[in-house]
Amino acid sequence: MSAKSGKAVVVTYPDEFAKHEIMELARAAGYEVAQVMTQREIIRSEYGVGVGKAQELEGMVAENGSKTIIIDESVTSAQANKLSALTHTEVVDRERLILYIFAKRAVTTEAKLQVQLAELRYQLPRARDSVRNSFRGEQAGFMGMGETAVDVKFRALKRQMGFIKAKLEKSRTARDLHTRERRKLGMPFVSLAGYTSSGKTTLFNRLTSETKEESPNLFTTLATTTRVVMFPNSKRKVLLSDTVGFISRLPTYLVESFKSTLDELRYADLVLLMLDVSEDVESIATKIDSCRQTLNELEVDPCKILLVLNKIDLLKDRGGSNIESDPMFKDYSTVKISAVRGDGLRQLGNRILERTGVNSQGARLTAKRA
Ligand SMILES: Nc1nc2c(ncn2[C@@H]2O[C@H](COP(=O)(O)OP(=O)(O)OP(=O)(O)O)[C@@H](O)[C@H]2O)c(=O)[nH]1
Ligand SMILES: [Mg+2]
Repeated sequence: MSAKSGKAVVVTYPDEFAKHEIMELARAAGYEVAQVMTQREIIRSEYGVGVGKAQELEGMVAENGSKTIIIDESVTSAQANKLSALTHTEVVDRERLILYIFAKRAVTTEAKLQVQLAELRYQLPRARDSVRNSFRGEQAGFMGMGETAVDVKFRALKRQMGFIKAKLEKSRTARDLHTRERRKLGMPFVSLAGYTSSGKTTLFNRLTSETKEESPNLFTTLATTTRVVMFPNSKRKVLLSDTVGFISRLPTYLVESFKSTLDELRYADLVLLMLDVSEDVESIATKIDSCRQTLNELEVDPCKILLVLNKIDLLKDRGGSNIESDPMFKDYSTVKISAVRGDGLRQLGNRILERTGVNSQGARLTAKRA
């Protein structure tokens, strides 16, 4: 999968959150969004969009010179192929778009393997259509020994997935050993989690004096980094881990592909769930729900979650000083910070120490490589 570029028309739902997010995803993948079409229901019809809308899209791409149509849902390859044939464009669905971004962003061997695994999982349910297209008219059993071409393709995909899983297991075992050694020294394990772009890496860098990439682009971080944080005047240390962010409507298999990375969340003594509270209330609510769902899928114990309300420096007239009392956060214990400005970090440090059973005593923050 290579980097994507060029103009694209986006088809999404008629709500601001969905519209904003799919445009950000398109941008992160390398596309320039030329036009947005909204539709209340996507994926029902044979083109993914209704016949009338498909024709409208045909005119739209011809007019604005887009070479790609991005559909903010998962469509079957039959739907994608039909729309592609009608409009003479590449048709990219939400999953494929996320996979493009992941492929572009994966740097470490582990992240690359995870992306390859996700790619194979994306192909698996689509294998039937792709084989049908290449062997149109063939009969079952033509490959001999009763195997159909679809079976052969399925088995090849499964085998490849098996190889990758084995490699991932190895890199995970190495990482586990490392973390276990640290834990033997009595260090609690704290994990950052949260929606993509909520500020996890910014906080991680701030607490550990690291220089990992921070950016407004979605999915900046794909690999896990763990470092030791030493708390001010307290002799105690904790292990802090930064990892891949979440997004709404994230397909389960994508979470699963990143399981070796995300599994750390399940074993963490404390999960710092980061939330960007500078956004509008609806977006915040959508993101909390989506994070809650993903953490649930990962079997993270809700009692271990500390909700970190980040970017309070951007709150002006929205009751910034007591945002934590908003009913939206009632199920969580919260702490509010600005990872960029450093506001609230002392309180956050104290809460981390309290919640991991470590006494808090005060001020200096230094870091060492884990
Ligand atoms: N104003 C403000 N901006 C912040 C704050 N924390 C993070 N940011 C900005 O938010 C953007 C995203 O920050 P990251 O730290 O890369 O977010 P992330 O959660 O690691 O994102 P992914 O790696 O994509 O999951 C960057 O442009 C940061 O500069 C904050 O407290 N205040
Ligand atoms: Mg990050």
